[in-house]
Amino acid sequence: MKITKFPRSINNDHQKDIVLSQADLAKPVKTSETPNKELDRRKFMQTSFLALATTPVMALADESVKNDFPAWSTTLGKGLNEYGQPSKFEAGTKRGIAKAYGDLAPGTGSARTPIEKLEGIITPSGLHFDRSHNGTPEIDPSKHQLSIYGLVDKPLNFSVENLLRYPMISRTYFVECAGNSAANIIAPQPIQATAGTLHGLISCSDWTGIPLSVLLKEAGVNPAGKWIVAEGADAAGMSRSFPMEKAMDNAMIALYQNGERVRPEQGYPMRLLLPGWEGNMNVKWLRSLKVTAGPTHTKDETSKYTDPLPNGKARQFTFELGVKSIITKPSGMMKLPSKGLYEISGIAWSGAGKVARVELSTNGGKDWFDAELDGPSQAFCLVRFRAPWTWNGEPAFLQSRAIDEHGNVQPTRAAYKANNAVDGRYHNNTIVTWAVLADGSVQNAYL
Ligand SMILES: Nc1nc2c(c(=O)[nH]1)N[C@H]1C(S)=C(S)[C@@H](COP(=O)(O)O)O[C@H]1N2
Ligand SMILES: [Mo]
Repeated sequence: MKITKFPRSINNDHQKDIVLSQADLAKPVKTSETPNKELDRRKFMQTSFLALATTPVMALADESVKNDFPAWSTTLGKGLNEYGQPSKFEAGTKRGIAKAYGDLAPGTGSARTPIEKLEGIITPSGLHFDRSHNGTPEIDPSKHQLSIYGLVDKPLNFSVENLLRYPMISRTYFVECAGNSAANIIAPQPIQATAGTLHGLISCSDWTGIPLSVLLKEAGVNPAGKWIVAEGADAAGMSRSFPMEKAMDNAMIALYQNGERVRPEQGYPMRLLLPGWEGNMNVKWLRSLKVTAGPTHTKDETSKYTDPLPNGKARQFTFELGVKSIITKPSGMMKLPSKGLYEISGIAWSGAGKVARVELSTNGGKDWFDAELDGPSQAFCLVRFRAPWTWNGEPAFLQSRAIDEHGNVQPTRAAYKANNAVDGRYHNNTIVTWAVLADGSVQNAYL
């Protein structure tokens, strides 16, 4: 029997002439052990609807479509509003909160991005992860200023109003905390939790602001000025130092996030962005930049974010984040309703520049095949990857492995363990494994 036309609602002309026989659809699927190489993405895009339409979940429309009009189709819609919110039916899409000191310091800790519930590469501003060491200060922009001083010809104070008059640039950059995925390397047994709970200290926004080099040139950096220490206006006085080359290369003072002014949790009225470098260095609520001769060794760059090594020493600075990827769909705590065709999808990024490739394995790293990068790969930005996958109902171990433009390859857990002390936990960019069990449940696994 040939299926030659769609029963309803498909008016994509290009799909009309797809002819798939029932025999095609009933063909034995490849096992999870051997990824289906011939089912390329283009074919997947064309066939998936038909394939899924044969399963009960995607049942075809019946006669009721003609006469069944719910109240929302027959009554006045809601009033206009000044600032839109997501549908109330999406209330479950929210950040997961972990307070480091409970209600003693309710703003200290992290609110993690539910990466498994999001698509594309942009994190909605209200879901950008928030990692704060002393909560979010409520800064009146008319009373805030940014000072540049130290080894400069001319110390400068900028009001927010002044800064808003500068020419700006927009760039899509991720921010990732150096502590992201820490529990997944330190916990002796894999913690069963969602991708967001385990790996949600990663977000990506369209940032608009002023290249830091522009402001530094105005102040006139002395030849002896080789580093800068940035300080936040929060009561944590969060401070980090970074080399002048980074400042002159691509550091940005961000004033806008996804088109609107930077959210309070992200550093309103302005934050420092050091693209690709560990989250902590992207100082929020930025109040001063002091030009210095060398690193300042602030509390935040000595007590944390250093990597203890197997030989008992520690790597002092790991500024650039490693190349990394995570499958978000399917991922931890999800359940595949039946065997059949799925799209594997996830996010990849690199602190060194662009992601060149993402490889996937469905058998725990024995065989690898290329995922498709959806859209252009941009430097210091998330890229979405996708691939079709037919689940045959047997246990599978899903992994993704990103490779960046410089040839850096996302490491295995074993490689991380060999290069770090037993209690090392920062900068964990190791390959994540999701085990799909025979009943369809998806679990966090160590391989
Ligand atoms: N002033 C200030 N800046 C800060 C922090 C802070 O607590 N205070 N947290 C840092 C840490 S640890 C990270 S990972 C990033 C997180 O940025 P986000 O909260 O916008 O995601 O901000 C960094 N900048
Ligand atoms: Mo962080």
